[in-house]
Amino acid sequence: MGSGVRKHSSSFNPKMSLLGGGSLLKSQWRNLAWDEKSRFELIETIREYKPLAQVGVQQARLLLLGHVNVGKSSFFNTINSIFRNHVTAQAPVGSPRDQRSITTKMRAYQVRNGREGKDLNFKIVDTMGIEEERRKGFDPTELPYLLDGHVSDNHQFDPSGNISPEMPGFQKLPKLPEKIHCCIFVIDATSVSSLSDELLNKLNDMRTKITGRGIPIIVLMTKIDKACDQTRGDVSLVYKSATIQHLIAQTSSKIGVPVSHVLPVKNYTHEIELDPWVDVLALSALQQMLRFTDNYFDECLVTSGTGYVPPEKQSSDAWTRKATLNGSSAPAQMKQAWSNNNASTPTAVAGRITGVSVHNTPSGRNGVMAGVLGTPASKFPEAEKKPLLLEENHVVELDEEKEEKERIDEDLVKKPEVEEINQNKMADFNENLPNQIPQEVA
Ligand SMILES: Nc1nc2c(ncn2[C@@H]2O[C@H](COP(=O)(O)OP(=O)(O)OP(=O)(O)O)[C@@H](O)[C@H]2O)c(=O)[nH]1
Ligand SMILES: [Mg+2]
Repeated sequence: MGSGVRKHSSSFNPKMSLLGGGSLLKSQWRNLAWDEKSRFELIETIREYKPLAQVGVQQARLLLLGHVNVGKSSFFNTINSIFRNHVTAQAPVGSPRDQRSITTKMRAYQVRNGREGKDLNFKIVDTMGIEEERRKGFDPTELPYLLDGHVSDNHQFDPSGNISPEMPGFQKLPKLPEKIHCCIFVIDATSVSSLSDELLNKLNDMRTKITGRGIPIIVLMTKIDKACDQTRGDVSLVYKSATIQHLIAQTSSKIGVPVSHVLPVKNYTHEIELDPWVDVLALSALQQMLRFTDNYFDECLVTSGTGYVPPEKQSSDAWTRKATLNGSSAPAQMKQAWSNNNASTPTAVAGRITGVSVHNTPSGRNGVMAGVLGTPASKFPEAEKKPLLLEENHVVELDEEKEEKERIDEDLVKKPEVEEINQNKMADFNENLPNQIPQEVA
């Protein structure tokens, strides 16, 4: 262990449970090994982490979201400290008197393996804190821009909302590497029981936007040392503390995620030396985030189907001509993007046409769309006006006859959500495709 790490004379000491009062369970309810070996293995696993090669993403992007002052920036500092092997404070943190967010810019922080070591294959993206009041703190309505990778590093947040496609640095056609691959809701353990309805509503709205894109959510419960005397004395008691167990259950039900998605941590705050048990807890949370991220990447590969196209070929003309319309159901993320028909981008890996969906457009008309994954719905504003066949870089309007042929069943018309048309309709539609879209991948 490096010089900056405080030594613990042994692994977990059961006698500790008799000290300090409070209620301690007989055994841990989550399995976590509190020893040097465990710390070392976690560091090694995270050091070696790499997204699956087929996904075409070099670095996972983990987005920190949450109320003001909950410890978002401190979590990055904690992880950074562990890999620097001494306590660092790269991200500005603090508790301002006016309770306004210290962080006002979006920062995609890089963690390196030591001061001059290689970049690890993930970035921790820090954001401004959310506030209950409207037009204060991070504006959750801007979240889709962040999720979909439109916003560049160092973006200055504006509580009244300032992100638009006209803004300098706006990424018009972000691909999977620039998007967010896992979201972390950061919650302060000491305020779980007093979370306001306004804040919960904002978190709930954000959750819908995140899960609609298939992006996983983890809840990071910080400040466990302030919420439980036992844990303050010894972080390794976290999964024996009845108080923390209760707070995790409460967080899970308030935020609406499974208990297994709620991970407690204690960030570095006043310390000048690393503590191995603080490290073990933070590293195990980070490991879980990277596992969830991998699940998301797996899902991207599944939804892109067998026609996976390596990133260097994505959106190239040659590749577009090889697109296949295979009638499989459109991925959920694509449906979501279409159903919103907003500026969001379908979250998918490849640019393959994967399906045809019946879509109830915002203008109330039904459209039949062939979607090219990776192409933002915002590129096709005409989609609001009439049924369209979408191709990668241009729009082919269906003529009246075809439009009639593709008329949707009444009951589908009435449903607000996206519905797939059945295989027969699919076959009809295939027959009427313009010649420039081949039926098979060459
Ligand atoms: N005791 C304790 N204090 C913490 C912990 N995490 C963060 N803090 C303290 O909480 C305060 C806020 O931390 P930040 O990391 O700045 O919180 P933030 O969520 O980034 O806040 P904004 O950027 O202002 O929205 C600081 O004083 C930290 O030292 C923790 O786990 N335990
Ligand atoms: Mg901050």
